Amino acid sequence: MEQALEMMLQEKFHKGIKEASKEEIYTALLCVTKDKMKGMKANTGDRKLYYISAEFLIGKLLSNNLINLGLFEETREVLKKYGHDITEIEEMEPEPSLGNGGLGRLAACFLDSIATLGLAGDGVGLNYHEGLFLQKFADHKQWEDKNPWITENSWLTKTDRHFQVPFKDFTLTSTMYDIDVPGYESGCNKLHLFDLDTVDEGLIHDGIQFDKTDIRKNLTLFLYPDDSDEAGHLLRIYQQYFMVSNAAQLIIREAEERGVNLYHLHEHVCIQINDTHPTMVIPELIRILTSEKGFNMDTAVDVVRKTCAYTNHTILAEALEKWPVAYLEQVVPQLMPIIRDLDARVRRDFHDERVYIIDEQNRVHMAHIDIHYGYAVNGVAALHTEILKESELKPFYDIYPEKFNNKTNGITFRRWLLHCNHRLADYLKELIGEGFVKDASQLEKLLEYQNDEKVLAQLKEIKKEAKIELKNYLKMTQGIEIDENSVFDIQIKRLHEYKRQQMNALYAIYKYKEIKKGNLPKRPVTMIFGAKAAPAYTIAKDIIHLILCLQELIEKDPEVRKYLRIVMVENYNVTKAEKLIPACDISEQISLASKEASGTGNMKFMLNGAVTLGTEDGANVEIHELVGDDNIYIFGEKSEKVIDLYANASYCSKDIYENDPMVEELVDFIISKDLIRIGDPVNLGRLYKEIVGKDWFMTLLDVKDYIRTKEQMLEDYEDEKSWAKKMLVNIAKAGFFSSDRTIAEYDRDIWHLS
Ligand code: RUG
Repeated sequence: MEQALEMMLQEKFHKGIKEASKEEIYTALLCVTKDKMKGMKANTGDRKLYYISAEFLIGKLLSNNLINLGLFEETREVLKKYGHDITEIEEMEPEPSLGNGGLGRLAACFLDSIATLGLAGDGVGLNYHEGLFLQKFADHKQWEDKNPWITENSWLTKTDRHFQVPFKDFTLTSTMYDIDVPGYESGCNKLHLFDLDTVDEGLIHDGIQFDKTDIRKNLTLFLYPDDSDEAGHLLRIYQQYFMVSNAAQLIIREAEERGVNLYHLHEHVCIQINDTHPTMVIPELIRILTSEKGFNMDTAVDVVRKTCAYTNHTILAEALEKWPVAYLEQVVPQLMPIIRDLDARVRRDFHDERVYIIDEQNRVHMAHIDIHYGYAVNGVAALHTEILKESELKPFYDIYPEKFNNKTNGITFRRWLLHCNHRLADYLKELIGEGFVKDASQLEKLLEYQNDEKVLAQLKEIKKEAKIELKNYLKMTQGIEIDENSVFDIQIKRLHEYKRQQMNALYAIYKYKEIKKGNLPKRPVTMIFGAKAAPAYTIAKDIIHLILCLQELIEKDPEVRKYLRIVMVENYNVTKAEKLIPACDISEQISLASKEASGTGNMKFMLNGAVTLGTEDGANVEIHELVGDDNIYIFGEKSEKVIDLYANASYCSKDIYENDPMVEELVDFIISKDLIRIGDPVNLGRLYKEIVGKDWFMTLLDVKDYIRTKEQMLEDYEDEKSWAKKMLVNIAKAGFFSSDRTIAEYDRDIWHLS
């Protein structure tokens, strides 16, 4: 590495390692690493997977790639020798802005594991120039700005693959960019990102506003452009079709290049449809096979059905896409005869309107296409899959029980332990050997040390160091100084009412009031939030406003500030998660039971020795089963009860509010003089009304149990040894959540690549 880096720096900047700037070293390292990846062997196989996803939240790549190439330690040492710190060099890398939340991060973890397991599988998506958006706080509110991340030297490599993508009024020529995905001590795969050469960032004004109708210039500007109007809906359809038409053409081209007889495509190719965004790949493949490859409709449907599999990530109705036929006619009229034909086949075979593709309101249910015309449907955690089978998708499960299966999500330990928590990873290697890096189940060896005081003390020490690092980072980035001796209570995830950041805010109000009354906590608590709200999601933005107002209230109150702090991290992203997760004591996983399909933050936190405070939802259920009652704090109503409440429409937040003085007091504080003085009465008033009058995600149902459980947790934290043991058990039991295990299951049950 030393020689390669030295040569690259000389070639690019005429400088040696010692005198080069951090930025120059980063650029040179990027080029050296790219060169090394070029020399890697590609994962190959007779069958190839294409994982199509609207999002790939890959995070910064330098350290991860170096780890997977086995070059990280050496590089760190070389840099150290010349007086550079690798973590400072990492800071130079802009984080690719290609994802939003768990769905996108999962896709990134999967790519890492697919490559690591030596499977031939590429990702396919779009190359968003400005990504999601950059979150800024001003006036205690979220503001959105563009988030350019593509620089002259980046991990993207422009290829000479181009496809023609036909829309109603014009045809666009795509360009394919590739990012190498090296496996850990394994071969390499690719992430293919499609783009248009005509996209123009100059279109953007006033934050993230742009002309939504100028498709040639705006198509790949943003991930999830605002779809609160018709132009926004149409733009999303343009994006989705652009993604899948390119994917379909690439898949067919590569199959032909491999000499595959397209009538046997399903024997050599499998396509994973990640959520409904890539669903149009099904009619698009059928269109290409019938119009260009001589297939009749029956055969095309048969081959495509045997090629595609679908992952469901949510039961939230608003996330299950339904496109009006009229919109599809405007953008991709060539697909409509095929979609109508697919619907007619369903109507012929099943006399149940709940499973039709086109409904009475003339909307196309994308998930229905996936389920009828794919060969596998999976949920992402055991509970979620059960809910799909028993209620959300029951009519489909009754028809196709054999298609349904569960694949509990996972996370790559390369990023979420080896990279983000070097100290813990090194200590684990010292204690139980390096085997866990390739075989995560070996983490269980740690259980032998659960009563070893020296080990427990060392785990606490490692946590403390991570807390100090986070403290320094927050000081540097947001000018906020927190106390490493306080309990770090962290909720970081997309902002959504079902995730119930508002319930956590009500806890903050409770604690504030207690401190004011003189009920002082034994140890200060630092409540940390990180979340972006979709730009058009009004209530989510109101919740951010409430949290920022509470942060300000407490900062300005010296009496309370000694015991309670709130920090809302600005522009929460993968890079920030990597700093927050190792430092966490209490992992907040407090969604309304049944609503969080899985969650993956919960897994990252436990792997890094945090203890979960959670509902019986998503993968929390499996965490609970693995660590046992003593090592997790569970509260709130269970999913059966919640599903019942919805079914009978029998939840009424107003009843709880009016009949419980404690709840009333907490909710009233949202519109108290204290907060209105700081914040905006419109936002706070609207949120107050929403919670009292609707509370669709049942905050008030669980808030008291939540407060009680969190208080218990804070008390238990004081028993240092027993808390450290909980940390140890959580780390030891995290092996199940390695995405290597998840991918091995996808391969065994769905893909059959190996
Ligand atoms: O909300 C879910 C998470 O529970 C899950 O862990 C993650 C990965 O499976 O996907 C998230 N998700 C769901 N992101 N977008 C959606 C809806 O389309």
